[in-house]
Amino acid sequence: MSHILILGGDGYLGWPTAMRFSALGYEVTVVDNYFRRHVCDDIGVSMLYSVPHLVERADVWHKKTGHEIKVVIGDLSDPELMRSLFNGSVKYQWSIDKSFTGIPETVLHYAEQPSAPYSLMDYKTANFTLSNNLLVTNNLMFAVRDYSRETHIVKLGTMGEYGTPDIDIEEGWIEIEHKGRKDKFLFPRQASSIYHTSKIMDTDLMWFGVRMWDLRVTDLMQGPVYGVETEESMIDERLQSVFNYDEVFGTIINRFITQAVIGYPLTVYGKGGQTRGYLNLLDTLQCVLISEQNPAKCGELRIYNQIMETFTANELAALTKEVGDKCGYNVEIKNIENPRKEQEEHYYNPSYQGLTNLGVKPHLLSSNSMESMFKFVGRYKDNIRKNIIFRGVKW
Ligand code: USQ
Repeated sequence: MSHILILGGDGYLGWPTAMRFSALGYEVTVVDNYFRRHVCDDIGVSMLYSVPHLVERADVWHKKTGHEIKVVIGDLSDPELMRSLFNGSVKYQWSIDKSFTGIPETVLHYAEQPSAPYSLMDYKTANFTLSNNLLVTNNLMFAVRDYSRETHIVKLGTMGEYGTPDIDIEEGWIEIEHKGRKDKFLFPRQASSIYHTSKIMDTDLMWFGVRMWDLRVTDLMQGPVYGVETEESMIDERLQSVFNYDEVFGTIINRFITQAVIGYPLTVYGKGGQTRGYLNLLDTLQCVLISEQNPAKCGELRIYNQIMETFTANELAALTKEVGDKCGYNVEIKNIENPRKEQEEHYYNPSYQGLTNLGVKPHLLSSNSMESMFKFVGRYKDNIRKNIIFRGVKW
């Protein structure tokens, strides 16, 4: 059985991914330091519903399915914790079989501070974002270099690394002709938050490791994700992933649906022409699985743009209103002053065929899929707190 190590296994993407690989028969180890839970407490925001800690979730998963997900709680910016996952000195907080599972064939790296607004709250959160994200990536790179160069690193990047250039966005690489000579380079990147900048730096670190030590890396440039239900989460409510709708950790589609459910006007920032590539959580699971099954070669940094379709913020608001009104909510849209510094009307034409060419079958956003999200969020209507939807974190 192949062993996969999931860094950031308590997160919105990490836990559903862990269950999916476990259900498919992989040996799975998850690691997390509960960063998001701690920050939610610190800044006074809560999730749509409370979610048991990893140890309890692993226990529920085992009781319901018979599968084991080993749990390690700790901070991966500490190099010794990272190295313990490769040299066998790790201590599991939850596992059936206490012995070391062995060196992972694949590491899926989600263990980062993922919020653009959090990274721009003040200089301390900016510092944390840079130090956490870069140290975790660097610790991983050195652990793989020192213990297991064959291990395939699948790293979650972000489409925001490219920004919104006035030319078509390629999948990671571009060939440039200059003064009669040609070469291939990483596609130019220009992020619009400290968080997104930290991801650019991550890619540079990984590219260095690939060139120096022949590491094998897949970097997935993902867009904002929406949705929460997966086959595995439906087994038991306690297995559902975390769901944030606040300004700091919520992403636009999940936020808009939550806002619509309580009659809070949809917060379109500025003119609303900001275009991004989006994907359903179900497609994140497909993409990481297919990346694991088709590993990068030694000495290869392979980059895919992990999105399934593009929308402007205005288009998302219009669809949320259409579906919300049909579901009996009276949805209002409000263009508010943009707290971020970003282009609100721009060209956007990214390529994103790589993952579908490998076999990913997109779940596109439709009235039906949005309606089922409305039903899901509606179940927790009484938990929704109006005062955390907009916090005014300015760039
Ligand atoms: N937006 C609104 N109203 C809102 C929230 C967002 O108009 O209430 C707009 C933003 O201005 C932005 C777009 O919607 O133009 C997306 O914002 P978001 O908050 O959904 O996503 P973002 O901050 O870009 O970050 C999220 C994840 C991050 C991931 C990134 C992918 O939090 O971890 O890397 O999506 S991407 O955006 O492609 O870089």
